[in-house]
Amino acid sequence: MPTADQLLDNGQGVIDPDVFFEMNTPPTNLPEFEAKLEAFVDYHQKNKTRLVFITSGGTTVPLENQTVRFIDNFSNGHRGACSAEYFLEAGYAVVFMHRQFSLQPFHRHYTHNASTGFLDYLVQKDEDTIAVNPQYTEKMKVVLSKYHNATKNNRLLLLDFVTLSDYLFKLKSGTRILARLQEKAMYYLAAAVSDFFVPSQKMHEHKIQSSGGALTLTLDQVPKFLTPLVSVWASKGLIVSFKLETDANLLVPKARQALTRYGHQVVVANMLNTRKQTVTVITKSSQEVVSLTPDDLANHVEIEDRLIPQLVHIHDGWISSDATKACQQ
Ligand code: 9Z3
Repeated sequence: MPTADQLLDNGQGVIDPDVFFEMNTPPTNLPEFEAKLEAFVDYHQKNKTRLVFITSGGTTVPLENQTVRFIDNFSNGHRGACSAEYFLEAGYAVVFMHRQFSLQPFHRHYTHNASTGFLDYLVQKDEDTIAVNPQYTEKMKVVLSKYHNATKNNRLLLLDFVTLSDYLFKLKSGTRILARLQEKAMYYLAAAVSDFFVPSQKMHEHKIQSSGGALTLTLDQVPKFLTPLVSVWASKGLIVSFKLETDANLLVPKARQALTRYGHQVVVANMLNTRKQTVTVITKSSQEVVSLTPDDLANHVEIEDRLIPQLVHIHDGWISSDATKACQQ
């Protein structure tokens, strides 16, 4: 067991990431997760394909070990699922590590839609035949062909998580497996990860009873996982983290603070209410606002259509600067 000193990394009650892994139990399906990812990474390493590891959706924070209740957040995984499609279009192989039942690439066009349910896309032709409603056929053909292209060529690996702890174990394990691709791997950390959690030793085993009266919760701060991710787990890859705020005055300063604190390459800053129209791409030496125009919006252009090519360009530079370094040695 860790000592009391190890538990607190800075006197502010935040535990060290290593301590988190010692004190929490890995998800039971971690070996299966690792086996699938190893095989996918091996395949693409041989084929020299660039790979992006996308995290997507929100993490849950259980309040009981036998979980009845948990804390969740707003994210439905639109950013991650949509980005995966544009990365595939740019020639990447995609590891899509998403919150179970959140939006998925390609499927997202037909699920989670308030006005059109899955069955609304279908018509019954005769007693034995069901077909796609002709009004949707053209668009569906395009999506289906891209989807088949990705799956046929083994370019999309879907992996999931539910809780914060699941996510963190899989993030660590996943980034370490991808590390063998060195600078050819990009880490695109779009998941909305909780900043607070209940450590398993402090958690109720059984359902919290309402007979106990009002419930007061004390949540610990989640350790800063970008520190080991940037310096150890994925040190050669291009790391793109996201910063989400609701107060516009905090957005850029907080994003810059993250870049300085962790020393990685890119922060994509976004506001909760405008995240589908505007993002700011921040690197050590640049800051660029990427926005959709009213015309773009009318034509259903997605912000990821503009964002992903920029990140691919930054990744080009990252790969070639590494090659230059290697030549100079
Ligand atoms: C993001 O900022 C994503 O863009 C969103 C996407 C979660 C806003 P949706 O899934 O939303 O399309 O509904 N992700 C990162 C959020 C986050 O937790 N960032 C941490 C922070 O802001 C840093 S890693 O402190």
